[in-house]
Amino acid sequence: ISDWLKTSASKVKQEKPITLGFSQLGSESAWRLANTASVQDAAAESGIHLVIKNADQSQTKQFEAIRSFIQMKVDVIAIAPVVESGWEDILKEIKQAGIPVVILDRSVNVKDTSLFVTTIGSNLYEEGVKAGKYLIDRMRNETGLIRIAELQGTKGSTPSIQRGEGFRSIIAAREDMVITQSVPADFTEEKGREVMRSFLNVPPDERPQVLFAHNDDMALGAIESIEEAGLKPGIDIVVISVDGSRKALEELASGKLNAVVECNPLLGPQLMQAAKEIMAGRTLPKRMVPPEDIFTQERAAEVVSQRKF
Ligand code: GZL
Repeated sequence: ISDWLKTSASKVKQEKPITLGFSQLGSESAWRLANTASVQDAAAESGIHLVIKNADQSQTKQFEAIRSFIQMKVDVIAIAPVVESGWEDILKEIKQAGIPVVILDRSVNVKDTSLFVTTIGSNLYEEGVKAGKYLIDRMRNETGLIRIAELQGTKGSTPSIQRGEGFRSIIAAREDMVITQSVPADFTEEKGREVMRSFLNVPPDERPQVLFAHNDDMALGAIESIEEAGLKPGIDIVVISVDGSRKALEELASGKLNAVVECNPLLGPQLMQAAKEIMAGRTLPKRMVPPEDIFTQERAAEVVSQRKF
């Protein structure tokens, strides 16, 4: 009898639903909203009890959310870190509480990588490389100075740092490709519109011939400012962006965008799988990267209808 009770008790223990506390960094872009929806849908499908808190771009609010998860004694904590720095102390608090951590989407800059189990997210450096390679190829027959404007994402965030570095590593091959303007616009459409307006407020011979926007939302805002200035986006100014939202691919098909590097927001299923593996005591690779592509005008029309966000 006692053996039977022990095994059935252990079965009951395993069946207890996992509680996952997720500190989401904000709701700044279509990508972020799709990322949140993917986590919520995947939790519902996998029977994991999700407690999600939105930090509206504030790292302090992320710390508050995480401390509430520790109080609640959740089984696993997931963090989408708004910026890379400043995570050492809070990760040590979580470790003290004996709760495993999954880093989602962006990265944390900590020396002790035992402070988290795994990071699930894109190779953001590679996305910058793809943008650079597209530009080098497109400009292969152009000579003379090529002025590039860059709309950076959130200062200090992994996508902004790494997309910028990846892009620069490729265009360094041509000394006549120069980033003449580069300003953070926080991944939002509104700031993208604003900063692009300032980029265009220069004498015509100082105007950028290329815009590299670290995400679609800023590119879509910038397109409005380019048109407002009486210029044709995609023609007078080559526009390259990252994410692959439906709206961006529609503009790609219409010719106002020239290339969109894919960044996959649908990380929910991988996050839930990781939570289950952790709770089952299995070890995970330190890094898990979703597959990604680049979309150009030729392919835009065919893929736009398939986009999930
Ligand atoms: C990238 C992600 C970025 C997206 C933006 O992994 O962190 O944040 O590219 C989003 O759209 O705001």
